[in-house]
Amino acid sequence: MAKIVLISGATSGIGAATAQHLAKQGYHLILCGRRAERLAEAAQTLGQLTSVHTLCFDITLQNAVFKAIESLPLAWKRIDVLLNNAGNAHGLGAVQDGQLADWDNMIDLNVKGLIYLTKAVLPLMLAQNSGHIINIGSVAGIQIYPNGNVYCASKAAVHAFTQGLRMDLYTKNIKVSEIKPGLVETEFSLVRFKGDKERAQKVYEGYEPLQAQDLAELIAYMLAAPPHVNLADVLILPTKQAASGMVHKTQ
Ligand code: 8X3
Repeated sequence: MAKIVLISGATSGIGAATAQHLAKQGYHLILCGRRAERLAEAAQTLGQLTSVHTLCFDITLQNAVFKAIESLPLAWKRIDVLLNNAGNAHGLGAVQDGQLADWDNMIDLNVKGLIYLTKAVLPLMLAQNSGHIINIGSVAGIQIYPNGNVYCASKAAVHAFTQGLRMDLYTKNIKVSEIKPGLVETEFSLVRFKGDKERAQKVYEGYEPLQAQDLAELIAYMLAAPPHVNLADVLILPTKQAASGMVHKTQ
């Protein structure tokens, strides 16, 4: 029986690349996102490769998350994998210059959204006595960089939550894993810099950053590991990145 993978933030970046990669491998997909048009487009494209179900909701709204999962047809409630991918950065600056709205956005999406979705999906995994939860954290969650403050804090929360979750579930046949990417060339910096393309591009110039596809392949590898193997905590960096904010730019 094909495995069902639920992906949050499935219409762009790492989420979209992973959806496409897993569709090619025959996984069945529940694509979650806020943007109905993008979801419909993704469903149309990926529907040619595999079975796809879409859930359009705002992950930062507690009720919407639980309603969305409840609304799944019975056959789609057998969720094998939860990929908690939705997350963003808003702004890069000192705390004294920061915007409260940016901080709320990051905490609501990166932390609360991830926790709500986990809480909503977990009863289904517990009832079937199997599952795999993969949380997308960041190197920023373990190595703080100047002006990263609240973003780094949100990813540190993902790191702490993931470890706690693993401890709560290790007797329940549910794998809990975290991926901590370094610099991945997606819309991440464009969102962080509020549409400033030039500034966003500079982040990825002078070296070869990771691509969303690299993450998709890593996730497929983690899912393909045998039942007794959990790639529990994976730091993935461009070869030219040694740590947060430490990139060897040569080109
Ligand atoms: C993304 C990596 O270094 O831009 O979380 O914060 S970084």
